[in-house]
Amino acid sequence: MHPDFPYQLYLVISEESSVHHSLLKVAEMAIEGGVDIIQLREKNLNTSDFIKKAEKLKKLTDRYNIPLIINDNLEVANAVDAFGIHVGNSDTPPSEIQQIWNHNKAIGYSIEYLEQLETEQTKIANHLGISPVYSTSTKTNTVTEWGIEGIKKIRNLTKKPLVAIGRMNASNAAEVIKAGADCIAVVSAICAANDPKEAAKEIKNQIQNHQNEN
Ligand code: TZP
Ligand code: MG
Repeated sequence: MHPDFPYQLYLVISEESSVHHSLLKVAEMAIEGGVDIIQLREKNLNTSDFIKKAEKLKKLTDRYNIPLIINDNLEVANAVDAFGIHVGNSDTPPSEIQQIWNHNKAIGYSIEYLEQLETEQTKIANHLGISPVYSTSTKTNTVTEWGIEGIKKIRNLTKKPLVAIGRMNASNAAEVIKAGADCIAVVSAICAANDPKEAAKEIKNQIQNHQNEN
């Protein structure tokens, strides 16, 4: 676990990805299974509907004392007083967010190619996404499939908290943690599971059993 980002299992959720239960039910079951941070990532909602959804989720995450991150929409993040925001390389850059948002807020930034690590944006970000570790049908407009070697490369170049995302599940969580990731972010393996609680528990166990092997 990274001291600056004390979370191991990160759920990235949307209405669309919540297959067998409502978004709120998936989130609650996942928290009960061990998810310790949640991102709301809604790509097809207008800001007003995004805020309404975020408000409902924030009530739940507050009840469990779980930080809520909003994907790429500062207005929504502000409206619900989110813990942080997550942006990719083609979104509002961290430098811009930092100028207009409370400095105590977390800024997550996706690393899509190696050269980004030398940029001001990466310096400003609090934690970095390794995006994607493995290509995934959940997000198809990606640049680099990092794989295990990519995680090791990034780990050697930065001390920032690293969040691995992209086809993460209970079968590959251990190798990703051993390669140097601090946290694992998951969409489908939890949101599309019949039992999101059990799914989260299995991944969390893998992380905890291997976190000292990196
Ligand atoms: N960013 C990089 S991969 C990804 C995001 C949001 C989607 C990961 O989804 P899944 O279903 O866990 O592979
Ligand atoms: Mg984005």
